[in-house]
Amino acid sequence: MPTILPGQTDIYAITDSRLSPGRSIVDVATALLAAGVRILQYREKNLKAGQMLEECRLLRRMTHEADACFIVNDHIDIALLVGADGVHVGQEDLPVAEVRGLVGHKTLIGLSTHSPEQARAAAAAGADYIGVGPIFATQTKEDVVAPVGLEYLDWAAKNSALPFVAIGGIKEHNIGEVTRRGARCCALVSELVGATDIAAKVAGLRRATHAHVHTND
Ligand code: 3NM
Repeated sequence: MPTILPGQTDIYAITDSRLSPGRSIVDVATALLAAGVRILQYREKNLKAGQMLEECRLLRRMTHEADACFIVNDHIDIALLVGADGVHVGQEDLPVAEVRGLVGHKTLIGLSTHSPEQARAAAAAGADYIGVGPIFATQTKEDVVAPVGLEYLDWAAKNSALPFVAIGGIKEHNIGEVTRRGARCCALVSELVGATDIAAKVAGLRRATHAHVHTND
């Protein structure tokens, strides 16, 4: 079972069925995995636990077959029930140390952070990776904090003790700037799951990412 960390792959895809209307979560996940996405996070805010469990069982099977890492947002119980590779929590969820007590050491714990102080605390608490964001303005997260802009990203690229994934408002037109500043992995919701042609979108994102990486080599 792969436990792929953000630094080991370039794109971290996050589901949101509200942003991919008319397509099932299985269709969206199939397209993402076929395009070579290696980390998939299940993040659904308005579904009942029973439906989430059913969908996570399907996605767990699909990510296994694709050799991809499967992470469940917020719902530690569901992550454990389906044998996810990781859980992702926010600043106001259960503390990382308590989550560790529940999931043990074989399951990754990701924590959303919005400042250097939170990044340092995440490392001290034993998180495996952090989210760094929101880099740009985003409509996707309801209770989102104001964008931290590129300043926190610059700090993380130089100082984060943990692997990190940049998140928030990242699109094909600005991902190059994010990777040029040192993010080796970017998480995207609306740009990916809302794309009409997910394969073309992943290819475009990769082109934009690698163009910057190569010119800086
Ligand atoms: N977490 P989009 S921003 C889920 O800053 C999430 O921690 C954030 O969605 C954070 O790619 C965000 O559509 C939403 O902007 C990202």
